[in-house]
Amino acid sequence: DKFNFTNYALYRIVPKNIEELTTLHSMIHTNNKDLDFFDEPVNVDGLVSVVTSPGYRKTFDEILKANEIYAEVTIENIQVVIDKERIGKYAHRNVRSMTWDAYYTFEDIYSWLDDVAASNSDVVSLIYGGMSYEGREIKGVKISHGIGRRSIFIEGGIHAREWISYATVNYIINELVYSEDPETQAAARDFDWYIFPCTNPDGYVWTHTDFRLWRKNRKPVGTEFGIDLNRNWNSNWLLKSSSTDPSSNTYAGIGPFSEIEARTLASYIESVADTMEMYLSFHSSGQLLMVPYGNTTDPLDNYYDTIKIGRRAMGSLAVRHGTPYITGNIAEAIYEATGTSVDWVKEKLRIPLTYCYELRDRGQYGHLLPADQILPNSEEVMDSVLALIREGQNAE
Ligand code: VAL
Repeated sequence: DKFNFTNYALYRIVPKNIEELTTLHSMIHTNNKDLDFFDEPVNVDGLVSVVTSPGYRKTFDEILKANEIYAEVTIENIQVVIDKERIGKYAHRNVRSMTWDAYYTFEDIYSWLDDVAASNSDVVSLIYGGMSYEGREIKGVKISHGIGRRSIFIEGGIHAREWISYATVNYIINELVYSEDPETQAAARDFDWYIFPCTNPDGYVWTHTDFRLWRKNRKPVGTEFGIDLNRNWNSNWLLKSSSTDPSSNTYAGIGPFSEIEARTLASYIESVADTMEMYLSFHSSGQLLMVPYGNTTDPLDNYYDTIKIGRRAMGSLAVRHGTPYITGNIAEAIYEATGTSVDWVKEKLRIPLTYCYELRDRGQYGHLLPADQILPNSEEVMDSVLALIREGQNAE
């Protein structure tokens, strides 16, 4: 049965000082069924989105009041927003029935990938990046117009509830295959593209069938479920913003690559890493473009180059709809976090242009971004991906 979020409220808080931050942070593991932080509150002036249960709301309000923490309730009853979420219905063998004003289920996304590959078999092939705990494939597409090309890798949907990630990555596939824009066509032709919209299949299915705000995979751990697949990679594993508590949203697992999704995907990425020039990972939310690393704010590797390229690309992103994005490394832009896919890709595979997006918005809806924002969000992101390619080449 689907979990009902009636009278669960979404709060938007920007902690003004260390005391406020500490208060919020101390609540993160106390009762995560009643208080679901969309992201860990670890930065003064950083955005904190948190969902409270109806039963806990009064207590939460009292704690905020006692500590003089200003909070804005952006959604009084998130079930109302969830009920309005548009879920499209994909009509098999009609690739045009996937539209950009609705979210799609796991089954529909995979059918669409099948059909895009089948109807463009000269350039699009299905690829398998690994397996999930419940036995689903991590399916994607390779777009290639010939041999000898450098490549770009795109990973979407590693966090199940971040639905805009899946939709954005599908949009990028669609543009690369069907766009008539010359620059998009050139990007499609000039690179081999490895694209996986759904790298956490079990979690994504669960968000549709049972619990809309599920983040992790679905492996049982004692009486709890799920490992955070973006804390499970073998790069500074368990060092920062990672939990050893299986009930936590950032539970990192019993060891690096304990999870089949992260482990199989990593070996697939490694197998195609030779030609790889750029790696993009898509999350929500917060409107950020991040580069590795998450364990330190030190400007490591080609930090200055990637930040410059990234800032210019975010300039291009803002042209279309005026959406502001902030660029920085993970630790400075959002918070210290380790065991993430992008840190592993950068540290172990040395992919020069490795970026992680936090897509729209800035706390209004968070992971419940309404479907009418899929298109503008995806358009501006596509603009920025082309700009990353352009600026990356200029920098060489
Ligand atoms: N928000 C993402 C995460 O928590 C970042 C840190 C990559 O995994």
